[in-house]
Amino acid sequence: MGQPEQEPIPPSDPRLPPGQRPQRGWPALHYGPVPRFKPLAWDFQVFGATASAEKHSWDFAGFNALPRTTVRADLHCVTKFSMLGNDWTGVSAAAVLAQVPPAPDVTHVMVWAEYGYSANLRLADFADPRTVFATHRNGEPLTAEHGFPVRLVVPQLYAWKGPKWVRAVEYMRADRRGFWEERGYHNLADPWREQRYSYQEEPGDGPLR
Ligand SMILES: Nc1nc2c(c(=O)[nH]1)N[C@H]1C(S)=C(S)[C@@H](COP(=O)(O)O)O[C@H]1N2
Ligand SMILES: [Mo]
Repeated sequence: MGQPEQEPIPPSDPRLPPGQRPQRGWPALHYGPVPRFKPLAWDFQVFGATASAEKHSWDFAGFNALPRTTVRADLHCVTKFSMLGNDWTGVSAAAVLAQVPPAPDVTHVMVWAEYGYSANLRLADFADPRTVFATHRNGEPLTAEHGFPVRLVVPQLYAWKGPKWVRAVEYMRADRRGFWEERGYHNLADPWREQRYSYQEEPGDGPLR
């Protein structure tokens, strides 16, 4: 269940990208079931083209011991609702990149979640200081349906680019489509440009389908 908004948000709020409307409360939206968190089996892996060529992994305690940050950001679902002004607390993607440097020729990452959900990102979007692996929203731990123990938030892109229940990051030397990007959604997903569907892609926006 979401908390009610403090004040109604007018449809003219400048934080709303074109075609989006403000959402009351916090709906949960995802494909497939909500995974059960198994603390002993849980890990967070970084694999693929790391600088060391080695895979890195944190257990739950190790991940939670990484430096933490809070980012105030909006969440824009491609189905046209936006949740404005969330405080997301967790580990910045930049901190993950600092802990496990990518090889110099890495251009993209794939973020992997439970049950094989994935989202591809340009390295620049992933490295953005506002991109955060969130464990909390507005000071409260995430609930299971919202991605406990950790979800990615990429404020400048549509929310499908932020997997809930994240388990791994893959460093890539070429772009590859993630779960929704393979199923008709735009490879880049900038809400300010309304990059919703793959038929809107221009040459160079993504790998061939
Ligand atoms: N693992 C996983 N993460 C996901 C999804 C999903 O289906 N599976 N859906 C995405 C979409 S489309 C949206 S809008 C947001 C919704 O986040 P919420 O349920 O916390 O509102 O989660 C994103 N992350
Ligand atoms: Mo969404």
